[in-house]
Amino acid sequence: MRIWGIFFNTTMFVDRLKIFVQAGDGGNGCVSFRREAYVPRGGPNGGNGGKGGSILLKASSDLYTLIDQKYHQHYIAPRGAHGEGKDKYGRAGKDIVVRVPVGTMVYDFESKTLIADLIQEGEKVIVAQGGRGGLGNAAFATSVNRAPKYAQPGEKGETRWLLLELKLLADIGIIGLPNAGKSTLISCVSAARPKIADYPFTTLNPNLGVASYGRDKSFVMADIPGLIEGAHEGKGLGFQFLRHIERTSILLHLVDLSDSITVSPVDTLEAVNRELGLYSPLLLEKPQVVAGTKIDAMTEEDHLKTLSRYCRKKRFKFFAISAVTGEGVKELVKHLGKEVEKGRSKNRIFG
Ligand SMILES: Nc1nc2c(ncn2[C@@H]2O[C@H](COP(=O)(O)OP(=O)(O)OP(=O)(O)O)[C@@H](O)[C@H]2O)c(=O)[nH]1
Ligand SMILES: [Mg+2]
Repeated sequence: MRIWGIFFNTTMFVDRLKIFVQAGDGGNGCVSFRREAYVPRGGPNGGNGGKGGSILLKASSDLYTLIDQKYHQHYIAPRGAHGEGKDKYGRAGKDIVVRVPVGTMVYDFESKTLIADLIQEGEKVIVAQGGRGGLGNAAFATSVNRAPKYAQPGEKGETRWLLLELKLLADIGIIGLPNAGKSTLISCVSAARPKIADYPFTTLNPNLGVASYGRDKSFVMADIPGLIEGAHEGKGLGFQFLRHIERTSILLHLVDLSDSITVSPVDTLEAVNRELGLYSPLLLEKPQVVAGTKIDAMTEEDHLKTLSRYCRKKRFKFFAISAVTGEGVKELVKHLGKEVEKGRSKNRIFG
């Protein structure tokens, strides 16, 4: 199995915030008349105002957090220049393009309506339209009124507050109690190097890793902070990160099987699933693959047998793995890859 991947670990992960956007006003049209020697009554020659700069958001796959917007919350585009005499048009204000991570959902803050869901690299959306430039008096000349003394003012640029919410895009979401071995597994099958330690809540931010299998196939896994019982009441950290697995097609549920566990693995699995359901029943409808972890540190097989029996009953595909010795990992990755492929082809047919 060839292994490669991406890794990100920001010092501060930001996945939800408000920004203010103000597009530029259009420039005013100009009132002006030709003044030339020997041309007694020169016609109107006031040019149009320039368009105001718009504000656009652009999805970029090399960003993984909205941290830039945390430090830069106001975006104000320049106005268009006013039109001038001699039919000179005002220069348009420059657009501002704000780069955000792929997976960013953009809402109008006031109405809470979704404006865009930026899921493709390079996808752009105009979030505040620059005002149109006003027409100069030259544009109003008619056979009846050959010397109009008025011009249009420029239009106001759009202004609003937006709510940006990042929901990472990954194929597989890894869930489980803190310390279950989630980060160890992602570091074992991809190039991601998240922090791993023998205490709960080591992972504070989601991590993405690309796992490869077969010749040149791969899928993206997301490792999120562990979930504990009572997470829906705000216990632990994991609950707020569940939004990052909402878009995954499969959940990989890790359960510690080493001798150090004190609670039955079936109770653990059910407790974590209860929390998932309390966050969103839709998460429970996703196919789950269960992996009993740390089997290198397991001497009794009782827990393994109970868990595998339970999974069979629940129709969860079950694997027993060790991220330390690599036992079972290759088979697990291959299975996940196949399931991801199935999901992708289904989406292509029906989606
Ligand atoms: N023996 C053994 N230890 C493991 C294995 N996988 C993980 N561990 C250990 O278990 C501890 C927790 O691993 P992590 O990968 O940090 O667990 P996590 O699920 O990411 O934990 P949180 O980030 O706190 O939710 C670390 O000390 C790992 O070295 C395994 O397969 N075998
Ligand atoms: Mg971790």
